[in-house]
Amino acid sequence: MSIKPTLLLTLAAALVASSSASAAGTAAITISHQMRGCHMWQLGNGAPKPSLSVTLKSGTVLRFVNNDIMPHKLIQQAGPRLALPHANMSHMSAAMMVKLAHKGIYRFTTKPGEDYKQFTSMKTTGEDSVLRLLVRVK
Ligand SMILES: [Cu+2]
Repeated sequence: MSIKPTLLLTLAAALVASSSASAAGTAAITISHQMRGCHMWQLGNGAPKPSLSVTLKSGTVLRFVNNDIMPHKLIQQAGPRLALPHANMSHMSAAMMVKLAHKGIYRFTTKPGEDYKQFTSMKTTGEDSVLRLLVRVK
């Protein structure tokens, strides 16, 4: 069986379209609730981790969503200084976005607050994790 040249051209065009779409660059990190350690980072649908390292292209817009049962304030600890409006993600599904325009190594943590009232009966095991995030922007 042979593939028609027109089909190959269509496939090539589709590949170019999808790679330029990813160059536009967005990434999402969720703070998700976990039985062990209470909360972890999750890149996209990736595995939850208390310490996460990611590599992103400069110009990426990084979106944070707090789906934990407590508020988290995002704190930058290292890297080219970022303005972080809405860093205080203080309700379920609170989100913030930051554009990583400059190359470098960024470090973040969060300052958690108290459990939301409706969740105070939820028990977790182990000490609450201290979240650490390292973002390499290339
Ligand atoms: Cu938590």
